[in-house]
Amino acid sequence: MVRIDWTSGLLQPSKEVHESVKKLGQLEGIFENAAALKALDPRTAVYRVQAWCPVPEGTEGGLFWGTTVVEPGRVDSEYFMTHGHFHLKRDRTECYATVEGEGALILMNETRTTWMEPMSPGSVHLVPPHVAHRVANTGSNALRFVACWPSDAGHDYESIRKHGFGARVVCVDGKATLVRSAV
Ligand code: M6P
Ligand code: ZN
Repeated sequence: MVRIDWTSGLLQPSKEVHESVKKLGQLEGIFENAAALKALDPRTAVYRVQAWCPVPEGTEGGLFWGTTVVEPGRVDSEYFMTHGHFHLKRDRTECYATVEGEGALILMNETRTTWMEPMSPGSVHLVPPHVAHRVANTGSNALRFVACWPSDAGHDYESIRKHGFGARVVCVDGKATLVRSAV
């Protein structure tokens, strides 16, 4: 058993809870404007993930639970966001629920059609099968959300690193806007 603090979404540390931090320096090639990224401190934390993995990764029939905190910020006009992934087992789904902050869940199917769902406290989202997903913080405070996914889903980062998403969420006149990526 683990415990969650619902006000922050944070899990109480335990040996089953894995914690990781993603910094700007590790997100090269993810944001569109490479020069703008280079001008920022690579040690800047973009998001932190806590993952409760009560069964070994790859176990069929199990679930993982995670909390992600995405910091506010931008690289040029593009909001701070998670790396994003397809599941290695493409038909595996996932649920997200927003605890605090404002954001966008960016979804892309295998034909690269990309859309977004606004995230705000209390919003619950389903990532359908065969759909890549990433989250951008479109607000000015931390964005906190919880997630639940099958323990045999796996993460395929490679295809996102290579091809990205079909669209990006950028700030246009102060508003989060989905803009189709240059091909
Ligand atoms: C959510 C879940 C995790 C994921 C994390 C960060 O908590 O979807 O599986 O690891 O977000 O996203 P990414 O793996 O794309 O960096
Ligand atoms: Zn996932």
